Amino acid sequence: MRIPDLTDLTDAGSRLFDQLGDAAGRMLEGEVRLGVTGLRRSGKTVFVTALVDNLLKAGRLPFLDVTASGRFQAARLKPQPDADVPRFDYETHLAALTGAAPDWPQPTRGISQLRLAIRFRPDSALRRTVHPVSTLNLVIVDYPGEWLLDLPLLHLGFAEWSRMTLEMARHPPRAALAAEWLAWAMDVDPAAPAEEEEARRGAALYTAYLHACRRIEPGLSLIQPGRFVEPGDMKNAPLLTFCPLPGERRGRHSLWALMEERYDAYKTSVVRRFFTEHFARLDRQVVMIDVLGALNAGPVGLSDMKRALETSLEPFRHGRAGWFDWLLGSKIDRVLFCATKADHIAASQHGNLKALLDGFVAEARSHIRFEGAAVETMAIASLKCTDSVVAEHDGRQLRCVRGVPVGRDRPTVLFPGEIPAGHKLFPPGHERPYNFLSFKPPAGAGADGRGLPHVRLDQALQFLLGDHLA
Ligand SMILES: Nc1nc2c(ncn2[C@@H]2O[C@H](COP(=O)(O)OP(=O)(O)O)[C@@H](O)[C@H]2O)c(=O)[nH]1
Ligand SMILES: [Mg+2]
Repeated sequence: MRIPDLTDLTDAGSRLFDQLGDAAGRMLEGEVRLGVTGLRRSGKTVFVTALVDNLLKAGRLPFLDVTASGRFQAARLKPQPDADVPRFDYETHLAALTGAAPDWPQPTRGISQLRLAIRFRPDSALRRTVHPVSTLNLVIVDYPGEWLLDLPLLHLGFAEWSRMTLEMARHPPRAALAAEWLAWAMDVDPAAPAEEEEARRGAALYTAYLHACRRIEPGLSLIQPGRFVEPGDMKNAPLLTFCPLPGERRGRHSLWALMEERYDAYKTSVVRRFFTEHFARLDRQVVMIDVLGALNAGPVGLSDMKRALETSLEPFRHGRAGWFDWLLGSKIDRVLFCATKADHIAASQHGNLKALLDGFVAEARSHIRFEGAAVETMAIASLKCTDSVVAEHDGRQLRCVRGVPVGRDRPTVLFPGEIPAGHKLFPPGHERPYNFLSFKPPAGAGADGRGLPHVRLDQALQFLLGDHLA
């Protein structure tokens, strides 16, 4: 969505920026499209806002080589690359985080984009003699992780997808949420002549089940098809009126045939379109994961998150063996998985948080053959809301965090708990041992003009863009 006056300013700024660059007449332009994804509330909006803010201000980026080595010249917002994709509303999100009463940005849905030009001096003396100044055009694409989870559907037929989905729905905690839809599915005759009414009823029950999966505490991660809960611009579209059915393929004009037809149409018009228009054009991808939130959710929530992670890794298979490559061609060569909101725990725990995420990714990776894509993991906080402090309790030194928890007004020192180094995350008899609290954005964040404070955002940037800024 465009804010006319701000955009005008931005445009004027970029024109000047371009003119200066062109005047030098020695510009070398490159473009990188960075995908930012993650499930709802995983931290995408805050990540993009903090990243852009720190780049525009050449701020707190000691571990980004181009700024650390003094080669960075300037970054500017540029007009949108694609006219039909909404603009990432950087200004509004930043204003929320840095206002008089700092607050988290409003939740966002669907896809959005922002383009930034970064001017810098190349690293190598040889390249500098040819191009004293280079420009990297960075296109950031923020899209729901729920849509990424849809990509593996491209190689699943309706029967197979139905089987998997029904199987999953029969186990707790899903079984209770799926009860009404399951009852419908067991009762309906897939061979009966297709009735629109019946199809709509099945789809409505199935959609209600998916919404319930997200609503419950602990929330579940693996939800397909993604547009049933994150429809983007497809709200109420007839394309979304299908659901899995038990059994095998049935004859023409049966309910089964109708559902299969719609499932296939969904794959073609929604999933494949998203793949070709957006995913296949990405060069780099960062996936945000609220690992601490999943730990709060207990063993069931955590294993559901692991499964979703595994599913979301599939599209990153590369090289000749990867069916995605063969099918449509994705060119992502670096994937970063971030455990977000690391400021909820003491800095001494960040190593264990990263190790935990490493474990999940390694497990998932062993099922998937990666070729060509470099994969990295990090524990980050896009906006650092706490400080790590040591407090004494009953003669014991506890590593705590100090910040303003949501729902309170004053800074509080809290012992958030620890993440065990091994894999004994849930000792028997302790189903929900974790309770990592949420914090308010800190007052006066970035008021010094140096960009929002963060944890390892610069290291994330170095991995994602460092080679393009060399
Ligand atoms: N403490 C802390 N909380 C965060 C951070 N990033 C996100 N959050 C919390 O997570 C919520 C969701 O973040 P958001 O970026 O809107 O998620 P999105 O739905 O993936 O775009 C925010 O409202 C904050 O409560 C962070 O770096 N530190
Ligand atoms: Mg968002």
